[in-house]
Amino acid sequence: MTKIPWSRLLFFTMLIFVLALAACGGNDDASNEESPDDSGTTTEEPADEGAETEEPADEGAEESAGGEPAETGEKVTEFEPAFPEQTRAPAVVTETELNEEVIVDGLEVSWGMEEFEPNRLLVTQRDTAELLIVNLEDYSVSEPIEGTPEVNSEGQGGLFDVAIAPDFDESRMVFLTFSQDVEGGTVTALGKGVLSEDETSLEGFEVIFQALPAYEGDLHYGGRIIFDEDGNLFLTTGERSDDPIRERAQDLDAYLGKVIHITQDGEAVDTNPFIEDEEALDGIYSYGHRNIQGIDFHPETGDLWIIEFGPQAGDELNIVEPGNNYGWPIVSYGIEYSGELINGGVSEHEAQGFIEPRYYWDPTSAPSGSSFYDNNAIPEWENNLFIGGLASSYIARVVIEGDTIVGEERLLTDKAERFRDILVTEDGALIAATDGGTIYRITAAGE
Ligand SMILES: [Ca+2]
Repeated sequence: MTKIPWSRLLFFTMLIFVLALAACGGNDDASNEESPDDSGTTTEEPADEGAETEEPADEGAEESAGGEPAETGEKVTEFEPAFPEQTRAPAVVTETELNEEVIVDGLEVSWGMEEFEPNRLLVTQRDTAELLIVNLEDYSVSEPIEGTPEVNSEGQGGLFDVAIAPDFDESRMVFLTFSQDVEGGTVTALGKGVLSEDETSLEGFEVIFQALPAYEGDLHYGGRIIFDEDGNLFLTTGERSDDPIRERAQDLDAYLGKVIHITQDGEAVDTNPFIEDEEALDGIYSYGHRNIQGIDFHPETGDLWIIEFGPQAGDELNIVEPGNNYGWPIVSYGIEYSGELINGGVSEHEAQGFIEPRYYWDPTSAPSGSSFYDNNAIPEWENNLFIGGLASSYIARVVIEGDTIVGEERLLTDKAERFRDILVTEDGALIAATDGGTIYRITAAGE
């Protein structure tokens, strides 16, 4: 065996450490113009950084109710959960035999989806701002629908989410979110237009809401929308990422880092929590959020669950209630991409007067669009939450009891895809759209 001098060993160890640090620095979600929220390696690399001093990866598992967690990577922070079920839920495994199928590929970053007729989807293309119709039965893709808005597609900007009005069958009204150029920078905007009978154009598209103030930046737009049972809209925003603009997530006179509740004309819903507060914006429903990338109602409890893309680790699942403050950027279970602590490193939310996330990830899951499985085609999935993962390259299946996460599974881990949005069709297929422009369909085998 060749003898290697200690000094040389030490040198190479140091070299590897420095290289690892350099690689981590490159993952800063605010410095990478290409896809800053989620550059490819954030899940793995930061774990190397302080490995010697950090908690063993399985520490959280011992406190969990069940067995080994789905998360096997090392923690990147030293934070402990506020309650045992708040992170690293026990791994669960789908027993139903599944069939995975590619419906289409070769599209661009496919950010949002809506099933507007059985097995026919409206699909947004973030960067080209195109709205397409994808047919799940004959695998066809339409020409781009005309009349979509002009977007600012720099950085994380572009055409985001799509939703149809509850009375779409009569009104044919389609709602879109996007990043819009305005005086002073860009905003997250929401608009609507009527889908023509021949499905080739959106007619009379108009902007009904802008999440002011504008900011000269191209990160953290949020942009998910969902209708409530009264026909009003919830719109999510981001806090625009940079320090100090991100601090406006805490301000009630800014629509950054908020859940917003508005009518189909963009007016504040009159039951909103800050209507009586002269200083606050009337459309605000909840605040203290970072960059909300997923939103859906629990099919059974009716709770409104959101996914917040965290900094390095600290991605959160929250139940949104009116008037609540979710703590960003005062508290977080994550750290800066640089490795620095955020605000001195306070993780506990409740102790500081904020709402604890129901669940968080460490290391990051880089979460994006999400959907509850509100169907019984795959009975064991009923009421589970499915979340697309970007840099993590998996779809997370989260099992919820009441307001507690009791299990987690990772699906399609072999695809090396960045899963951008999830949709459950009327007939119970799970549809996943990716940044690589592929649309997958997952069903029970034999159907
Ligand atoms: Ca939080």
